[in-house]
Amino acid sequence: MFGGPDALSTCSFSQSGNVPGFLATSQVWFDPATNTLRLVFPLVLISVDAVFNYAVESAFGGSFGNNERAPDSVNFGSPGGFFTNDVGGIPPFNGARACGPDLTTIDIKPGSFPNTINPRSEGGLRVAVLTTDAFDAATVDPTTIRFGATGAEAAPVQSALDDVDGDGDMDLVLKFNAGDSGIKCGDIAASLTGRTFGGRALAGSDSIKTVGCQ
Ligand SMILES: [Ca+2]
Ligand SMILES: [Ca+2]
Ligand SMILES: [Ca+2]
Repeated sequence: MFGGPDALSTCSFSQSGNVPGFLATSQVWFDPATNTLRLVFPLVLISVDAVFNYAVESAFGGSFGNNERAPDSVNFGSPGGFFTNDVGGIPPFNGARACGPDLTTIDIKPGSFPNTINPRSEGGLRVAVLTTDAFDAATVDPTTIRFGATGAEAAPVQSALDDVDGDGDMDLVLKFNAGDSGIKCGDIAASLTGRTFGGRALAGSDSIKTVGCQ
């Protein structure tokens, strides 16, 4: 992820490589006391084997300097940042969120896994925004929602509140035309973006498995 001199005030970033949904769903946190950036994004965007919801990178502002750090794991080496747990807990950080949406939990094809998608199908595809202790899906304005390969593609053709995961709270269930999603054979994740009725940006991602691609 790259940004110019005003990137933190304009929230204007670019990315190297091609990870669909990365810019739309990333949060940038900044601690001016230590000049440390934290980057938070859904780990499903980069790994089909993701067992955590979000990856966090803690890095010194600058490029490829001695203080640049990668996530602290056997795959990334150390020292580094952190992976969060499945409920989205994140290690303490003294800075504040400078850019990026509220990260919400979504479930593509609620109740089913893996989330198989045939990119050549024009059929309906259901995606749920789940209500959690930290987020009430009923606050989402369905008219602002977009879903697909980068989170900017399909608008919902239907929306309804339903307790889709049976845990006693109401979730937002959206239906999209799969053909509008921009999902291509081999994609490993899809993203949803939108706003609450109060105007807060939100985003979430979930893994997918494309089928019918031979
Ligand atoms: Ca699912
Ligand atoms: Ca819930
Ligand atoms: Ca529920």
